[in-house]
Amino acid sequence: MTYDPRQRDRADLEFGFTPTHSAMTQFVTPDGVMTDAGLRHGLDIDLARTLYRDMARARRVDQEAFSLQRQGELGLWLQSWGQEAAQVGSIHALAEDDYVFPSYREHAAALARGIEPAELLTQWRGATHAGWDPEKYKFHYYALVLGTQTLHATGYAMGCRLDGGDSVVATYFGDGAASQGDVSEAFNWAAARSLPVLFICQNNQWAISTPTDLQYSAPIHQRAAGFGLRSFHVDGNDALAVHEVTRTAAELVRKGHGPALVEAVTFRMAGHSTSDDPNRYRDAAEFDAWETRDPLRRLRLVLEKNGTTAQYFHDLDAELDELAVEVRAACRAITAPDLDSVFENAYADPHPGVIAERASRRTYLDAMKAGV
Ligand SMILES: Cc1ncc(C[n+]2csc(CCOP(=O)(O)OP(=O)(O)O)c2C)c(N)n1
Repeated sequence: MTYDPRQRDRADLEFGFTPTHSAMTQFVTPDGVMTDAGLRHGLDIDLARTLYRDMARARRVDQEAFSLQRQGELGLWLQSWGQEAAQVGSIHALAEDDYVFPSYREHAAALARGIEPAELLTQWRGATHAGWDPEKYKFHYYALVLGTQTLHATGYAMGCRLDGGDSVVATYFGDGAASQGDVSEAFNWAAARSLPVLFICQNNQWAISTPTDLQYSAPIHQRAAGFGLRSFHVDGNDALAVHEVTRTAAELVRKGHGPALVEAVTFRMAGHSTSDDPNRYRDAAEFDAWETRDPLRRLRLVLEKNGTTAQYFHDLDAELDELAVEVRAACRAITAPDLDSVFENAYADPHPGVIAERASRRTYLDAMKAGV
Protein backbone atom coordinates (compact mmCIF):
# COMPACT_ATOMS: atom_id res chain seq x y z
CA MET A 1 0.00 0.00 0.00
CA THR A 2 1.36 3.40 -0.94
CA TYR A 3 1.83 5.85 1.93
CA ASP A 4 -0.72 8.62 1.71
CA PRO A 5 -0.18 11.54 4.15
CA ARG A 6 -3.82 12.70 3.71
CA GLN A 7 -5.01 9.32 4.94
CA ARG A 8 -2.93 9.75 8.09
CA ASP A 9 -4.24 13.32 8.56
CA ARG A 10 -7.81 12.01 8.33
CA ALA A 11 -7.08 9.34 10.93
CA ASP A 12 -5.45 11.94 13.20
CA LEU A 13 -8.56 14.11 13.03
CA GLU A 14 -10.79 11.12 13.77
CA PHE A 15 -8.81 10.36 16.95
CA GLY A 16 -8.42 13.99 17.98
CA PHE A 17 -4.70 14.46 17.13
CA THR A 18 -3.31 17.48 15.31
CA PRO A 19 -2.33 16.42 11.78
CA THR A 20 1.42 16.63 11.39
CA HIS A 21 1.66 16.32 7.64
CA SER A 22 3.23 19.49 6.24
CA ALA A 23 2.69 20.71 2.70
CA MET A 24 5.49 20.53 0.16
CA THR A 25 6.88 23.86 -1.04
CA GLN A 26 6.51 24.35 -4.77
CA PHE A 27 7.20 27.54 -6.78
CA VAL A 28 6.59 26.18 -10.27
CA THR A 29 4.09 23.50 -11.32
CA PRO A 30 5.23 20.70 -13.64
CA ASP A 31 3.63 22.69 -16.50
CA GLY A 32 5.85 25.67 -15.82
CA VAL A 33 3.24 27.85 -14.09
CA MET A 34 4.33 29.89 -11.08
CA THR A 35 2.36 28.92 -7.94
CA ASP A 36 1.11 31.52 -5.42
CA ALA A 37 4.18 30.79 -3.28
CA GLY A 38 6.41 31.26 -6.34
CA LEU A 39 4.70 34.52 -7.29
CA ARG A 40 5.01 35.83 -3.73
CA HIS A 41 8.69 35.00 -3.75
CA GLY A 42 9.30 36.49 -7.20
CA LEU A 43 11.54 35.34 -10.04
CA ASP A 44 15.27 36.07 -10.15
CA ILE A 45 15.88 35.47 -13.84
CA ASP A 46 19.69 35.40 -13.56
CA LEU A 47 19.50 32.76 -10.85
CA ALA A 48 16.98 30.76 -12.91
CA ARG A 49 19.36 30.81 -15.92
CA THR A 50 22.34 29.77 -13.78
CA LEU A 51 20.39 26.87 -12.30
CA TYR A 52 19.11 25.80 -15.73
CA ARG A 53 22.57 25.92 -17.29
CA ASP A 54 24.13 23.87 -14.49
CA MET A 55 21.31 21.32 -14.64
CA ALA A 56 21.69 21.01 -18.42
CA ARG A 57 25.47 20.56 -18.10
CA ALA A 58 24.98 17.90 -15.43
CA ARG A 59 22.46 15.99 -17.51
CA ARG A 60 24.79 15.99 -20.48
CA VAL A 61 27.77 14.78 -18.45
CA ASP A 62 25.52 12.09 -16.96
CA GLN A 63 24.38 10.92 -20.42
CA GLU A 64 27.96 10.84 -21.69
CA ALA A 65 29.14 8.91 -18.64
CA PHE A 66 26.36 6.36 -19.16
CA SER A 67 27.46 5.85 -22.79
CA LEU A 68 31.11 5.65 -21.77
CA GLN A 69 30.23 2.88 -19.32
CA ARG A 70 28.40 0.99 -22.07
CA GLN A 71 31.49 1.37 -24.27
CA GLY A 72 33.68 -0.16 -21.57
CA GLU A 73 35.46 3.10 -20.69
CA LEU A 74 33.98 3.25 -17.16
CA GLY A 75 33.56 0.32 -14.82
CA LEU A 76 30.32 1.61 -13.32
CA TRP A 77 28.19 4.75 -13.29
CA LEU A 78 25.30 5.82 -11.07
CA GLN A 79 23.09 8.23 -12.97
CA SER A 80 21.83 11.52 -11.52
CA TRP A 81 19.18 11.86 -14.26
CA GLY A 82 16.03 13.43 -12.79
CA GLN A 83 17.71 14.70 -9.62
CA GLU A 84 19.37 17.77 -11.15
CA ALA A 85 17.06 20.32 -9.49
CA ALA A 86 17.42 18.80 -6.02
CA GLN A 87 21.21 18.97 -6.36
CA VAL A 88 21.84 22.15 -8.31
CA GLY A 89 19.15 24.15 -6.47
CA SER A 90 20.54 23.16 -3.09
CA ILE A 91 24.27 23.50 -3.77
CA HIS A 92 23.77 27.02 -5.16
CA ALA A 93 21.99 27.99 -1.95
CA LEU A 94 25.10 27.25 0.13
CA ALA A 95 28.08 29.55 0.61
CA GLU A 96 31.22 28.57 -1.34
CA ASP A 97 33.00 27.79 1.92
CA ASP A 98 30.28 25.53 3.31
CA TYR A 99 31.77 22.04 3.35
CA VAL A 100 29.71 19.32 1.65
CA PHE A 101 29.64 15.59 2.43
CA PRO A 102 27.94 13.91 -0.54
CA SER A 103 26.65 10.39 -0.99
CA TYR A 104 27.60 8.90 -4.42
CA ARG A 105 25.05 10.26 -6.91
CA GLU A 106 25.65 13.99 -6.42
CA HIS A 107 27.31 14.58 -9.79
CA ALA A 108 25.18 17.65 -10.56
CA ALA A 109 26.15 19.19 -7.21
CA ALA A 110 29.82 18.27 -7.75
CA LEU A 111 29.94 19.84 -11.23
CA ALA A 112 28.19 22.98 -9.96
CA ARG A 113 30.90 23.25 -7.28
CA GLY A 114 33.49 23.35 -10.09
CA ILE A 115 34.74 19.75 -10.04
CA GLU A 116 35.89 18.88 -13.56
CA PRO A 117 34.14 16.04 -15.42
CA ALA A 118 37.47 14.18 -15.68
CA GLU A 119 37.95 14.46 -11.90
CA LEU A 120 34.44 13.11 -11.42
CA LEU A 121 34.92 10.14 -13.74
CA THR A 122 38.28 9.03 -12.31
CA GLN A 123 36.74 6.90 -9.55
CA TRP A 124 34.26 5.24 -11.93
CA ARG A 125 37.06 4.38 -14.34
CA GLY A 126 38.69 2.60 -11.44
CA ALA A 127 41.83 4.76 -11.59
CA THR A 128 41.78 6.01 -7.96
CA HIS A 129 39.32 6.11 -5.09
CA ALA A 130 38.42 9.71 -5.98
CA GLY A 131 39.71 12.17 -8.49
CA TRP A 132 39.43 15.55 -6.84
CA ASP A 133 40.94 17.48 -3.98
CA PRO A 134 38.12 17.76 -1.40
CA GLU A 135 39.70 20.77 0.27
CA LYS A 136 39.88 22.73 -3.01
CA TYR A 137 36.17 22.35 -3.72
CA LYS A 138 34.95 22.02 -0.12
CA PHE A 139 33.32 18.85 -1.43
CA HIS A 140 34.25 15.57 0.18
CA TYR A 141 34.85 12.25 -1.55
CA TYR A 142 31.83 10.15 -2.35
CA ALA A 143 30.68 7.80 0.42
CA LEU A 144 29.57 4.37 -0.79
CA VAL A 145 28.72 3.02 2.65
CA LEU A 146 25.19 4.33 3.09
CA GLY A 147 24.70 7.11 5.61
CA THR A 148 28.27 7.23 6.93
CA GLN A 149 28.73 10.67 5.41
CA THR A 150 26.05 12.10 7.74
CA LEU A 151 28.18 11.11 10.73
CA HIS A 152 31.32 12.46 9.04
CA ALA A 153 29.48 15.76 8.52
CA THR A 154 28.38 15.83 12.16
CA GLY A 155 31.93 15.23 13.39
CA TYR A 156 33.29 17.82 10.98
CA ALA A 157 30.70 20.31 12.26
CA MET A 158 32.00 19.73 15.81
CA GLY A 159 35.43 20.77 14.53
CA CYS A 160 33.97 23.82 12.79
CA ARG A 161 32.32 24.79 16.06
CA LEU A 162 35.71 24.68 17.83
CA ASP A 163 37.26 26.79 15.06
CA GLY A 164 34.52 29.44 15.32
CA GLY A 165 33.12 31.02 12.14
CA ASP A 166 29.68 30.63 10.67
CA SER A 167 30.05 27.84 8.12
CA VAL A 168 27.36 25.31 7.48
CA VAL A 169 28.27 21.66 6.91
CA ALA A 170 25.88 20.11 4.39
CA THR A 171 25.37 16.42 3.77
CA TYR A 172 23.36 14.61 1.09
CA PHE A 173 21.77 11.20 1.54
CA GLY A 174 18.94 9.16 0.06
CA ASP A 175 15.64 7.74 1.30
CA GLY A 176 17.24 4.29 1.62
CA ALA A 177 20.18 5.65 3.60
CA ALA A 178 17.68 7.33 5.94
CA SER A 179 16.77 3.82 7.15
CA GLN A 180 20.35 3.28 8.34
CA GLY A 181 21.00 3.80 12.05
CA ASP A 182 23.93 6.08 11.21
CA VAL A 183 21.57 8.75 9.87
CA SER A 184 19.42 8.68 13.01
CA GLU A 185 22.57 8.89 15.14
CA ALA A 186 23.73 11.89 13.13
CA PHE A 187 20.33 13.60 13.51
CA ASN A 188 20.39 12.98 17.24
CA TRP A 189 23.95 14.09 17.93
CA ALA A 190 23.77 17.13 15.68
CA ALA A 191 20.58 18.23 17.44
CA ALA A 192 21.83 17.38 20.95
CA ARG A 193 24.93 19.55 20.36
CA SER A 194 23.13 22.13 18.22
CA LEU A 195 25.72 21.60 15.47
CA PRO A 196 25.67 23.53 12.17
CA VAL A 197 24.65 20.61 9.96
CA LEU A 198 22.24 20.84 7.07
CA PHE A 199 20.89 17.40 6.20
CA ILE A 200 19.64 17.18 2.61
CA CYS A 201 17.64 14.07 1.81
CA GLN A 202 16.96 13.43 -1.85
CA ASN A 203 13.96 11.17 -1.67
CA ASN A 204 14.11 9.63 -5.15
CA GLN A 205 11.44 7.00 -4.30
CA TRP A 206 13.67 3.95 -4.67
CA ALA A 207 16.57 2.36 -2.79
CA ILE A 208 17.73 0.06 -5.59
CA SER A 209 14.58 -2.14 -5.90
CA THR A 210 12.97 -1.15 -2.57
CA PRO A 211 10.25 1.49 -2.92
CA THR A 212 9.71 4.13 -0.24
CA ASP A 213 6.42 2.63 0.96
CA LEU A 214 8.40 -0.40 2.15
CA GLN A 215 10.96 1.86 3.87
CA TYR A 216 8.80 3.94 6.22
CA SER A 217 5.24 4.71 7.27
CA ALA A 218 5.67 8.43 7.93
CA PRO A 219 7.60 10.78 5.68
CA ILE A 220 11.26 11.45 6.37
CA HIS A 221 10.86 15.16 7.04
CA GLN A 222 8.47 14.34 9.90
CA ARG A 223 11.21 12.38 11.69
CA ALA A 224 13.12 15.58 12.27
CA ALA A 225 10.84 16.91 14.99
CA GLY A 226 11.44 13.84 17.16
CA PHE A 227 15.17 14.52 17.07
CA GLY A 228 14.79 18.27 17.62
CA LEU A 229 15.68 19.32 14.08
CA ARG A 230 13.82 21.88 12.02
CA SER A 231 12.57 20.40 8.81
CA PHE A 232 11.59 21.50 5.33
CA HIS A 233 9.69 19.62 2.65
CA VAL A 234 10.18 20.71 -0.93
CA ASP A 235 9.36 19.63 -4.47
CA GLY A 236 12.79 18.36 -5.44
CA ASN A 237 12.13 18.74 -9.17
CA ASP A 238 11.52 22.47 -8.79
CA ALA A 239 14.97 24.07 -8.80
CA LEU A 240 13.73 27.51 -7.71
CA ALA A 241 11.82 26.13 -4.72
CA VAL A 242 14.74 23.89 -3.72
CA HIS A 243 17.07 26.88 -3.89
CA GLU A 244 14.89 29.06 -1.68
CA VAL A 245 14.04 26.37 0.85
CA THR A 246 17.70 25.35 1.17
CA ARG A 247 18.76 29.00 1.45
CA THR A 248 16.31 29.53 4.33
CA ALA A 249 17.34 26.29 6.06
CA ALA A 250 21.05 27.12 5.67
CA GLU A 251 20.50 30.60 7.09
CA LEU A 252 18.85 29.16 10.20
CA VAL A 253 21.74 26.75 10.67
CA ARG A 254 24.33 29.47 10.00
CA LYS A 255 22.76 31.75 12.60
CA GLY A 256 23.24 29.08 15.26
CA HIS A 257 19.69 27.73 15.51
CA GLY A 258 20.91 24.15 15.28
CA PRO A 259 20.74 21.60 12.49
CA ALA A 260 17.98 21.33 9.91
CA LEU A 261 16.67 18.74 7.48
CA VAL A 262 15.49 19.37 3.94
CA GLU A 263 13.56 16.55 2.26
CA ALA A 264 13.52 17.09 -1.50
CA VAL A 265 11.01 14.86 -3.26
CA THR A 266 12.35 13.68 -6.58
CA PHE A 267 12.75 10.57 -8.74
CA ARG A 268 15.61 8.38 -9.94
CA MET A 269 14.81 8.22 -13.66
CA ALA A 270 17.53 5.67 -14.49
CA GLY A 271 18.36 2.37 -12.88
CA HIS A 272 20.20 2.35 -9.58
CA SER A 273 23.45 1.93 -11.49
CA THR A 274 24.62 0.75 -14.89
CA SER A 275 24.45 -2.80 -13.43
CA ASP A 276 20.74 -2.51 -12.68
CA ASP A 277 17.63 -2.94 -14.83
CA PRO A 278 14.76 -1.01 -13.18
CA ASN A 279 12.21 -2.57 -15.57
CA ARG A 280 12.46 -5.73 -13.49
CA TYR A 281 10.86 -4.11 -10.44
CA ARG A 282 9.05 -0.90 -11.34
CA ASP A 283 6.22 0.06 -13.66
CA ALA A 284 6.76 2.06 -16.81
CA ALA A 285 3.74 4.16 -15.72
CA GLU A 286 5.71 5.46 -12.73
CA PHE A 287 8.55 6.57 -14.98
CA ASP A 288 6.05 8.22 -17.35
CA ALA A 289 4.38 10.12 -14.49
CA TRP A 290 7.72 11.48 -13.28
CA GLU A 291 8.82 12.35 -16.79
CA THR A 292 6.02 14.94 -16.87
CA ARG A 293 7.65 16.53 -13.78
CA ASP A 294 11.08 16.78 -15.40
CA PRO A 295 13.12 19.50 -13.65
CA LEU A 296 14.80 20.86 -16.79
CA ARG A 297 11.64 21.09 -18.85
CA ARG A 298 9.88 22.86 -15.97
CA LEU A 299 12.52 25.56 -15.57
CA ARG A 300 12.90 25.96 -19.32
CA LEU A 301 9.17 26.79 -19.57
CA VAL A 302 9.64 29.49 -16.91
CA LEU A 303 12.65 30.92 -18.76
CA GLU A 304 10.83 30.92 -22.08
CA LYS A 305 7.84 32.73 -20.58
CA ASN A 306 10.16 35.32 -19.10
CA GLY A 307 12.06 36.52 -22.12
CA THR A 308 14.77 33.90 -22.65
CA THR A 309 15.19 33.61 -26.40
CA ALA A 310 15.43 30.54 -28.60
CA GLN A 311 18.96 31.73 -29.43
CA TYR A 312 19.96 31.30 -25.75
CA PHE A 313 18.91 27.64 -25.81
CA HIS A 314 20.50 27.13 -29.20
CA ASP A 315 23.84 28.51 -27.91
CA LEU A 316 23.57 26.41 -24.78
CA ASP A 317 23.00 23.27 -26.87
CA ALA A 318 26.15 24.05 -28.87
CA GLU A 319 28.09 24.53 -25.60
CA LEU A 320 26.79 21.17 -24.34
CA ASP A 321 27.89 19.44 -27.56
CA GLU A 322 31.41 20.79 -26.98
CA LEU A 323 31.25 19.67 -23.36
CA ALA A 324 30.30 16.15 -24.48
CA VAL A 325 33.34 15.96 -26.76
CA GLU A 326 35.56 17.16 -23.89
CA VAL A 327 34.07 14.62 -21.47
CA ARG A 328 34.72 11.71 -23.84
CA ALA A 329 38.30 12.79 -24.51
CA ALA A 330 39.00 13.51 -20.83
CA CYS A 331 37.64 10.13 -19.77
CA ARG A 332 39.80 8.21 -22.24
CA ALA A 333 42.84 10.20 -21.09
CA ILE A 334 42.47 9.13 -17.43
CA THR A 335 45.30 6.74 -16.70
CA ALA A 336 46.05 4.63 -13.66
CA PRO A 337 48.29 6.45 -11.20
CA ASP A 338 51.86 5.34 -10.52
CA LEU A 339 51.62 2.64 -7.84
CA ASP A 340 54.27 4.47 -5.84
CA SER A 341 51.69 7.17 -5.09
CA VAL A 342 49.92 4.87 -2.59
CA PHE A 343 52.65 5.82 -0.15
CA GLU A 344 52.05 9.54 -0.53
CA ASN A 345 48.65 10.07 1.03
CA ALA A 346 48.62 7.71 4.00
CA TYR A 347 49.83 10.27 6.56
CA ALA A 348 49.91 14.08 6.53
CA ASP A 349 53.56 14.04 7.70
CA PRO A 350 56.31 11.58 6.73
CA HIS A 351 56.00 8.32 8.65
CA PRO A 352 59.06 6.07 9.22
CA GLY A 353 57.12 2.85 8.56
CA VAL A 354 55.73 4.14 5.25
CA ILE A 355 59.15 5.48 4.19
CA ALA A 356 60.68 2.05 4.86
CA GLU A 357 57.92 0.24 2.93
CA ARG A 358 58.36 2.57 -0.04
CA ALA A 359 62.13 2.02 -0.06
CA SER A 360 61.65 -1.74 0.18
CA ARG A 361 59.28 -1.71 -2.82
CA ARG A 362 61.82 0.29 -4.84
CA THR A 363 64.59 -2.16 -3.95
CA TYR A 364 62.33 -5.04 -5.00
CA LEU A 365 61.46 -3.39 -8.34
CA ASP A 366 65.12 -2.57 -9.04
CA ALA A 367 66.05 -6.18 -8.28
CA MET A 368 63.33 -7.41 -10.68
CA LYS A 369 64.61 -5.07 -13.41
CA ALA A 370 68.17 -6.25 -12.87
CA GLY A 371 66.89 -9.85 -13.07
CA VAL A 372 68.31 -10.70 -9.65
C1 LIG B 1 25.63 0.32 4.79
C2 LIG B 1 25.22 -0.13 3.40
N1 LIG B 1 24.23 -1.02 3.23
C3 LIG B 1 23.87 -1.40 1.99
C4 LIG B 1 24.51 -0.88 0.89
C5 LIG B 1 24.09 -1.34 -0.50
N2 LIG B 1 23.36 -0.24 -1.19
C6 LIG B 1 24.02 0.56 -2.05
S1 LIG B 1 23.03 1.75 -2.64
C7 LIG B 1 21.69 1.18 -1.79
C8 LIG B 1 20.37 1.90 -1.89
C9 LIG B 1 20.44 3.31 -1.44
O1 LIG B 1 19.27 4.01 -1.69
P1 LIG B 1 19.13 5.53 -1.37
O2 LIG B 1 19.77 5.86 -0.06
O3 LIG B 1 17.69 5.88 -1.50
O4 LIG B 1 20.00 6.27 -2.48
P2 LIG B 1 19.89 6.22 -4.06
O5 LIG B 1 20.82 5.11 -4.51
O6 LIG B 1 18.47 5.97 -4.41
O7 LIG B 1 20.40 7.53 -4.53
C10 LIG B 1 22.04 0.06 -1.05
C11 LIG B 1 21.11 -0.70 -0.21
C12 LIG B 1 25.55 0.04 1.10
N3 LIG B 1 26.20 0.63 0.10
N4 LIG B 1 25.87 0.43 2.36
